Amino acid sequence: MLYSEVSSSIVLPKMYGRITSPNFPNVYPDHKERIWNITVPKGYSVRIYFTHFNLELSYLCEYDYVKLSSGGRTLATLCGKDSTDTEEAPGNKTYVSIDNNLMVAFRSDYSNEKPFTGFEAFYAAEDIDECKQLFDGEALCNHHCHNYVGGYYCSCRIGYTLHENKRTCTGEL
Ligand SMILES: [Ca+2]
Ligand SMILES: [Ca+2]
Repeated sequence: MLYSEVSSSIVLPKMYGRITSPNFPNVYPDHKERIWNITVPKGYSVRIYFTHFNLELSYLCEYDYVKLSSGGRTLATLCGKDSTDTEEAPGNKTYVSIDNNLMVAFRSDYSNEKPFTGFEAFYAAEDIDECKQLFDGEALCNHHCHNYVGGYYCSCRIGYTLHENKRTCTGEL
């Protein structure tokens, strides 16, 4: 475990797992910050969902929150128990990372007027279907695309051969 009391980054290199707020299922402490870095192999994304979520509600989740980020972007900032007009709680929603890394940050501020039990979440690596993705606005393979768990490959119609780039097919002369 790689964490200190002040701020921490826990590296999770597994294909699936469970993360919880400090002291879960008991009340989480004030003044806590914890960061989990979930990294799965290239060709996979990380899907996460919450089976329990009960954080202090504050305007725009300024006080206590769980923040999900991936690919340099914030996917969601979560707080409360149920979503409101201005704050999001996960409910039954699942979140999928943009690349093969998902960062989960938990933070609590200096006080709570009531006890809150925090969160429990489960994550799992999920295959990326590269055949449904675009590369510079074009399909990855210009003939046939075959998705498999952890990667993909291209193949060509009869009479064509696959270029060295492994994506484009060229006709034989
Ligand atoms: Ca608080
Ligand atoms: Ca794939």
